[in-house]
Amino acid sequence: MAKAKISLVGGGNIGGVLTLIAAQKELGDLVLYDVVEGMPQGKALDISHATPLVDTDTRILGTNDYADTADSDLYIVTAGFPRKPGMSRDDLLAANLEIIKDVSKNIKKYSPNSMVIIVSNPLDVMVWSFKELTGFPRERVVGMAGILDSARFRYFVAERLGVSVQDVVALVLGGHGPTMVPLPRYCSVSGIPLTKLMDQATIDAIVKRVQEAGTEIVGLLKTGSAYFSPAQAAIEMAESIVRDQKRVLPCAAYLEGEYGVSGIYMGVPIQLGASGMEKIIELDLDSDEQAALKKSVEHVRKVIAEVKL
Ligand code: TXD
Repeated sequence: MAKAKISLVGGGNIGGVLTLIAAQKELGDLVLYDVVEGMPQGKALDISHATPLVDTDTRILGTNDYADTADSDLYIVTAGFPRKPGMSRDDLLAANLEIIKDVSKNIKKYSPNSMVIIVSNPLDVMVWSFKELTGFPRERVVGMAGILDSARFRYFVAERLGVSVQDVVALVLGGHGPTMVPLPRYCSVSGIPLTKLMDQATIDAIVKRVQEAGTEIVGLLKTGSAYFSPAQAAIEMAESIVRDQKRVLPCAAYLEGEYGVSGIYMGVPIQLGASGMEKIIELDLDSDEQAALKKSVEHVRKVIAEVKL
């Protein structure tokens, strides 16, 4: 089976960690692209020097030339400015929209049949813009956010209960921002409903911390946003695609009537395999959950309305 060609567009904080993990997991031949002269080449070489220490024979090319990404099977796009303290993800819209226009043009030119995972913020609008600009089918364009937000939910529950993160399952739907919708009713510890293990006040506090987790890290780092956990989350999606694992994962997907929503991207459970977004899974939501999701949809639509492609 031919090795996948995976191109990482954006070699910054997330892009560098992505490349390291993808190399360690031998997901495919890697191309790391960035506009900064020499930086992707330096990071690619540095990570290549580590491969003998983890016994992997991954080929990693760092480049400032998009042509080197030609005929990629998969792109992971982290090109874009991160937040600084006091900024919302939506504050990044104007600057990152210009970057995603450049990225869309080049990916369509060099790999028109590729699968694309968008990571850049504001996530739901960046992935929507990429799909609109390239005309790629919704199956081949997905956004990474829900896996990260759900992992944060899982971590906070495990930490509070003193249990292994391995046994905590959690789901977060909706937009990647303050209106995201963590679902305590769909959270369990080895199948035991969270509501049996934790009082409502504690659950509510964890939900709030999940919604603000990204901002908490931006406030601590002061120079940018989270990058280890976003990279790890994007790898989970990349692996499910290149190894056709058919994982069921919360990802930003383009809705065409699912959840009663059409024409936007937002976080929903999807089946992710070799042909990308293979299925959108619709959950039964109670009235509070539906109201929260509606608020999230309205927010995503409001930001999309500001976009001039
Ligand atoms: O859950 C999520 N989806 C979010 C995503 C989680 C955390 C961070 N999120 C967003 O990812 C963040 O708000 C940013 O918009 C992106 C990338 O974050 P990162 O921390 O990696 O930012 P860096 O370190 O600034 O890296 C961005 C790189 C940088 O090296 C630039 O030179 C490069 O993007 N860049 C470009 N690469 C390719 N093509 C173009 N046009 C370009 N412009 C800048």
